Amino acid sequence: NTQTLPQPKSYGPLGNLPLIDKEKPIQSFMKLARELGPLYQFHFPGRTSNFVSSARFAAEICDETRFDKKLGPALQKVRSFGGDGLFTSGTEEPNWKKAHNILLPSFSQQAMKGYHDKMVDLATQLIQKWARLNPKEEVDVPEDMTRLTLDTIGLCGFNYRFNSFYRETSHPFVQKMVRALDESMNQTQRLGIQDKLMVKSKRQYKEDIDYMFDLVDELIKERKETGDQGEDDLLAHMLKGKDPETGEALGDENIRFQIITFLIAGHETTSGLLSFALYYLLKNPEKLEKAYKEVDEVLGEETPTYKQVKKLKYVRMILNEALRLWPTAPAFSVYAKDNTSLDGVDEVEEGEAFTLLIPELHRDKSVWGEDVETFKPERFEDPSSIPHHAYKPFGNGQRACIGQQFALHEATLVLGMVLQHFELEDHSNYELDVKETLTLKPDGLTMRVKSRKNAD
Ligand code: MNH
Repeated sequence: NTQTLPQPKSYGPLGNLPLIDKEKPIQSFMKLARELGPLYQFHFPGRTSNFVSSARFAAEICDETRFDKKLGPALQKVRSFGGDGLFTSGTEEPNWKKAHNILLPSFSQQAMKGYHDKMVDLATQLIQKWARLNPKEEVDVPEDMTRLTLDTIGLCGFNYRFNSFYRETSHPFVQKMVRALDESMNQTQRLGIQDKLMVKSKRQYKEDIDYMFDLVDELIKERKETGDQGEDDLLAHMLKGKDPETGEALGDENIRFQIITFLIAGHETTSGLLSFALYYLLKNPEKLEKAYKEVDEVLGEETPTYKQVKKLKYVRMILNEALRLWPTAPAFSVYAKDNTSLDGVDEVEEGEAFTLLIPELHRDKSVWGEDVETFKPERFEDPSSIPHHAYKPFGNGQRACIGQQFALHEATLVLGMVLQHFELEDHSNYELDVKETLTLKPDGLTMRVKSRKNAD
């Protein structure tokens, strides 16, 4: 059974927890996977999970007939403000399937045509900001990418402009959301008694959540009062949409949770992806040249159309490869629906939890080859060559990311436009430092940009 799996050193009632760097838990679990192998057991105080990091075991726990999404402690906490929204609801909760059915068409490839012009609006704000920098001024990459992706989901989601490019610091909503997410993560790492003593943090937590609820509830109320003005955004789809299975619509409270969910799920992940992609281009001049060539051929000097974005194949491959090395949502968990077994593990008990460590899965040499650490977008040239169950940046099955097309369309457009306009300079010889929140990002990545038009 799973108790016979490799386990790290134990520290009495704390279990294996002292081995984890609180600032970098995922990177700690990755290190343990290299020491202990592709399936190991880890004891937190009061609970146990099994960490998976090979394609062989990923294939098993991605079998939806035997395993289903588990809301681990982190997601349980995020539920304080994500409620029974898509990301933080159990598959068995009625609102999961209902919202899934109602929202799927809003995230289809077809639907991206409707968001394209709004995405171009925000991408243009980014390009114009960078074009106006003085030669020695540097770009804070993750910060500007977060401005961009937050504003994009705000505009496409509910026709709200955060106007992040017109602010020195982030919008109050973001400050509160980030602080609430941070507190959620911290709460999961505190022991019971420690947590009870954090009175001030808890009061702040409640204030932050109330602020988010108020802002979003106000948006819903306003939209209902002004009525349908022909908006074609997620909010309009949620207010109008009916579940084809039951004919029911979403309730107001659930719509609030979905909006907060899209803001959380939809902006940090995509901004991290764009930041890692730029990091890898700064460090791989040959790949950068290849990308320039494609962008010049496909886009020329025009503002990209929907169709042109679809033609940016190499840019898309760069994003896929960035997501292989640093999948910005780095883990997800499942539980066994019944007693079952795995290849090499005879007994798995009903309810047992497994966490897929996606960055390690993406470094499984038996499927990706020996050069797993090399940034090589060409791996994604032929999609059918991608090994089955070895690439999971957007999760699995029916609980996979609903925003995948949205994120990839936005990121391809933005990276395409950045390459269309700028030469990139790694002026500080940046050394990668991966920062962990709920998501991953290259901490402190800066670069200089120079207009390509002035270059010739
Ligand atoms: Mn997203 C679920 C990764 C962008 C909305 N997302 C997931 C999961 C992963 C993921 C992994 C599965 C989590 C789990 O099993 O517990 N998501 C990403 C990445 C990006 C991303 C790497 C960008 C890059 N996600 C987006 C965007 C949106 C979004 C953009 C919305 C606009 N994601 C979701 C929602 C879910 C989800 C909603 C939950 C879907 C469900 O369970 O029905």
